[in-house]
Amino acid sequence: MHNIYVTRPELPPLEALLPSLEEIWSSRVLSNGGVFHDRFEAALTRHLGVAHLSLCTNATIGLMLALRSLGLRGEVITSPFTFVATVQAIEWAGLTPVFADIDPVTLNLDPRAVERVITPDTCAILPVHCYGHACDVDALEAVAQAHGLKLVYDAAHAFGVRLRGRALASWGDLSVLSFHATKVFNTFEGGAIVARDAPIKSVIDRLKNFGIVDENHVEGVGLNGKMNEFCAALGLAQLERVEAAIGQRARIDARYREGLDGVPGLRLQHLWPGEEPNHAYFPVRVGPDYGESRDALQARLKAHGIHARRYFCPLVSDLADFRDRPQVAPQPLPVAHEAADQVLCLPIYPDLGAADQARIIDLLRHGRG
Ligand code: T4K
Repeated sequence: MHNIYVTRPELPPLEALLPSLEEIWSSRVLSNGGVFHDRFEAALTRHLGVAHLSLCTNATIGLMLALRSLGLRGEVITSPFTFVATVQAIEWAGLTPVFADIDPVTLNLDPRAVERVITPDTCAILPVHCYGHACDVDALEAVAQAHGLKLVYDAAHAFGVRLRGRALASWGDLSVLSFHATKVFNTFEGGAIVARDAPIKSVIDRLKNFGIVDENHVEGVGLNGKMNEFCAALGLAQLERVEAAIGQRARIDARYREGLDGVPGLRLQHLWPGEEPNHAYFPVRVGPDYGESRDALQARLKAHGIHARRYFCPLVSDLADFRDRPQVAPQPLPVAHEAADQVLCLPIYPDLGAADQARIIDLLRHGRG
């Protein structure tokens, strides 16, 4: 029995990277905005079709930089149904997270729930495009505008997703992408902040280099958020492959949909109208009529070497650092709790073999109860 994990990083052949590594070795420029950083930043901006983009170390640092660059103070409304980094970034930026409930279909922040938790201290909304599927961007934009709030998207899962022909990452004041090993597009570790306006990009570029203006001046409390030359060189090689990789993911997604169609108690996520998805994750909802709990199903799959994951359980709002703070969760979060109890993310990655996938489907269709 071999193990099948929820994901497996896509990599170019090692030989494809060697000329870039030789260039780095001979120049000895390893970091601080070298040629690969600048080439990759320009190529990625073009590839995604966005106005401005700054590479960074990872999406957690990217979110911290994004929030800091806007000079925010006070409360930031976000989703509890996310990876803990979303909320940790809010805290590291010196802001207070406030959770609002999610929509039962999209599993993304519900704009009406957001409105209910706005206070005079609210300064921003930080929605998450969970599993790479678009939030209700129009309604969130309307809420942000009506209340004078900044809108920063956690687009960690949403590399390459397009909505109505436009990069999903171009919505909001800022959007943050992750290039972690487990993502659709990886640079080992990495990320990018997409900005609407050039002046904000220059603030981010300064802050990600400690706030350094020149040898004598430092402006703002920056940090080290730079992408190094190795990651940028890898990013350039990965860009050439990512469309094909998303195509392979689409085929795996389609096979799951066909294979799991009509299984009682299993609900699959809808595909959004107008969205060109990246198939980053394949979440299924294990309902009460499945005949086996979500956790029992996860354990049964694991006994067969299949490591499906409970993204995102427990809810961030239930973690020790957040659960006893009434300001952080002013309203009950029933929809998010139900999702955290039911969702299981199945393995999906470009080279998931057809026989392995058939085995996963078979285990989900049979053997329950
Ligand atoms: N916002 C959201 C909504 C996020 O989901 C994330 C990260 C962030 C922000 C922050 O982004 P970064 O700062 O990371 O750029 C993983 C990732 O570590 C994390 O990046 C990701 N979200 C989260 C959803 O998942 P784990 O705990 O699942 O990682 P791990 O190590 O268990 O990996 C899962 C499986 O992937 C492994 O069983 C095997 C495979 N794998 C993993 C790694 C790291 C490999 O085959 N190779 C590898 O190098 O957190």
